Amino acid sequence: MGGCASKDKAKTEATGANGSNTPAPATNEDDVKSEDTMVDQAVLDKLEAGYAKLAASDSKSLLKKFLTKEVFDNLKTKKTPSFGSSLLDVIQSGLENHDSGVGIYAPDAEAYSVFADLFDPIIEDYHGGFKKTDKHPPKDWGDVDTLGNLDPAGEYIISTRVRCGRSLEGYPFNPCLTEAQYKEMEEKVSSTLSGLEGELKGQFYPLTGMTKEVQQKLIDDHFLFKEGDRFLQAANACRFWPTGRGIYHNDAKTFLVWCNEEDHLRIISMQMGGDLGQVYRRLVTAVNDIEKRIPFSHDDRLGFLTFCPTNLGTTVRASVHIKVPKLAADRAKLEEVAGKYNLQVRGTRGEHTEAEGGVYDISNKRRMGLTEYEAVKEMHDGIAELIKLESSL
Ligand code: ADP
Ligand code: DAR
Repeated sequence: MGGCASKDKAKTEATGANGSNTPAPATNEDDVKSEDTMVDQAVLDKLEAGYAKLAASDSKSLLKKFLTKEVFDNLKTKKTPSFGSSLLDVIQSGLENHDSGVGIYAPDAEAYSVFADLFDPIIEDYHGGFKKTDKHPPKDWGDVDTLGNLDPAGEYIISTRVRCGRSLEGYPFNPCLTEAQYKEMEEKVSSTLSGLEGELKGQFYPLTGMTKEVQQKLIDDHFLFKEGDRFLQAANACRFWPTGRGIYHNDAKTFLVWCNEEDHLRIISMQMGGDLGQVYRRLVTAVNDIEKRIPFSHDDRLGFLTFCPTNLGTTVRASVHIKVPKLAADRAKLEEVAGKYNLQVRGTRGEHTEAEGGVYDISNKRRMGLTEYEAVKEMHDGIAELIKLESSL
């Protein structure tokens, strides 16, 4: 159920969020395709049942908040033109997981415009006011030499990480990828990254064939993505696993690239300690180098396109693993204080996890409506305030 109805015969051209794909030549396929624009009854039945359950639940998700009956009725019969993604493909994760924070994903780029009545208010709420009439600013990494070490004495910050996401032009998102596309993308990514030099030089390790021990060690050391995220599974984002999935990293594991976890690429710089400047400079160098080799999907209004709307725009998440025992004596209080600085609190193993040994992952929440530099600066300034507060208690 769900999934991209027409993925087998659809163009593999990912389209801009405004559905700007080149119209298919007039063939009898158009007749077939015109039938495909109808959402089948089984999908409608599943949508109605899921919507009723969500409406009756105590879910706090943004999906529940913004999927009003009017929006639901307006969107339930729509499908994206190129891949036939339905409203069910967009919201099934949030229908199955009422504890979602957000609850929706874009199966393909056109979903952001076809289902804009649902995506736009959720984007505005999550990114602190990015309205449907707003336009994300052009990429701007700023002056990379203006960020320093957030904790030179090493009293609070254990490690620092800055990541961004990128989608390869010409491919839809996870739920619409074919097994052949996963394999093609993995080959394209590993061969492109093999050209990196200097500090970025490393090796690609496919998940296929990786021993469970090696995989678990990389996950436990915070280098590799977790497996079996129920939110991604419910979004139909884990098909053909582990085909097409893998990780590239340099020897020091300070530069890493994830292939086909949630997004096509996650480009990551990280190291022990609080030297945000060094981590940021490494990421900027790497992204600029990779962007010369692979074209990425970018939308005029939404910025860099990603599977989840929380990652659109800059796609940047800058985080510290930090111990602030006085502030964190009460997690709700910590989240309230962090929220004042537009910061998000996650557990030690990332989102949807708890803190272990008092170690929290705290990062910028906003990724749209500001530049890459401003997003990282927002984290920098917020963390500096939290440390000031902690040391004053
Ligand atoms: P993202 O979406 O940014 O990849 P996740 O919440 O899924 O974030 O976390 C991915 C992994 O990155 C997890 O293992 C998490 O512990 C790790 N991580 C995040 N921030 C840091 C950090 N500052 N230092 C070390 N590991 C980190
Ligand atoms: N599980 C989803 C994810 C929200 C944002 N995190 C991402 N995209 N990894 C939720 O709605 O909670």
